[in-house]
Amino acid sequence: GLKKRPTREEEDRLSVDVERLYERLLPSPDSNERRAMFVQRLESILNEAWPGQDIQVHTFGSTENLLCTTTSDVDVCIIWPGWEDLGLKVCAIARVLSAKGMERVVCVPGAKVPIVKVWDAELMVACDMNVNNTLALHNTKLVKAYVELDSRVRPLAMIIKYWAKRRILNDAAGGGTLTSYTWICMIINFLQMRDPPVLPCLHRIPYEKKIVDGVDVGFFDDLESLRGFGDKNDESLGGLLYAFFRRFAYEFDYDRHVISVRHGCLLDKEEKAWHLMQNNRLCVEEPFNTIRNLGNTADDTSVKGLCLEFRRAFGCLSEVQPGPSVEDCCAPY
Ligand code: 3AT
Ligand code: MG
Repeated sequence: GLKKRPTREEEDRLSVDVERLYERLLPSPDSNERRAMFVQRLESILNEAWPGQDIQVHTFGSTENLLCTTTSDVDVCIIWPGWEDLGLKVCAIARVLSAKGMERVVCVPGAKVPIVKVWDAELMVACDMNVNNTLALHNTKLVKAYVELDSRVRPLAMIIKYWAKRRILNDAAGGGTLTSYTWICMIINFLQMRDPPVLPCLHRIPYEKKIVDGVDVGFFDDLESLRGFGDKNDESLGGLLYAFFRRFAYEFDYDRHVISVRHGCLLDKEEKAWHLMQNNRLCVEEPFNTIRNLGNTADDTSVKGLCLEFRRAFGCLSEVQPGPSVEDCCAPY
């Protein structure tokens, strides 16, 4: 049907719908409890199996960054002193957890980051765990800081994650699309680039360097001093959702641009020499390990599919008759 930019009134209605959906997506207290119990159970199983090694279990990803839902999995980093053979370590962990009754145990020892996946049927918790990959703990802290900086980030990011899941655009391993983390980086960069900005760039404010495994994982984290930063921007949740889809449907230059949370702007593919890389249609720089393109899970065909989905979503929010709708936007594929 006919499309147009939503009026102020329609935008306010969209914002109410976003707010309502957000409330529904928030994790139930019960699910938070089950996740916490799972982490305790995991820590005691591992320390019983290898006493005296002081194995620590740290959660990261959506369990820590305020963007989880009732059914989100738990991402766990097992800190196990000593670096020798992570592949063997994950296999040993898989064996022990299997013996303790965890189900659907899958071990991927050969991956860049070796992992174990399990399902705890009793607590109804799915978990992905790695050993000693502490970078993820730090990028989780960065995401959490951005989520806490402005009250619009959490609902907006949760709605876009939900939209991506419902449209099957959130399956990097199986579907050649993007991980939640990649989506989150795209949202943060979008909010850094609004005029005036909703979010600052926490790497462009002088901060103390902190080197972990050869990577600087520092960023400006005195959030109290940035309180009210986004207040100059008065865009509503509905308006921001509309602008997000418009950006990636029509404005973003897929030939040239690299999304950079670390710089708070767009970079050029050529300037990073990323124009020579494989699967470089959508470029999203990892904020700490800046040689890593988080968008490379999507090949050219997938990115074309993503663009169609951005246009579809934008269309649902520009519908003249019967008016813009978050529900249509997030309808299952
Ligand atoms: P879900 O609620 O599980 O959908 P999430 O925030 O937990 O969302 P992911 O499961 O995609 O996000 O990833 C979990 C964390 O793993 C997020 C980030 O700290 C880390 N991570 C994921 N992919 C990468 C990557 N390519 N490079 C570095 N860290 C990554
Ligand atoms: Mg996760």
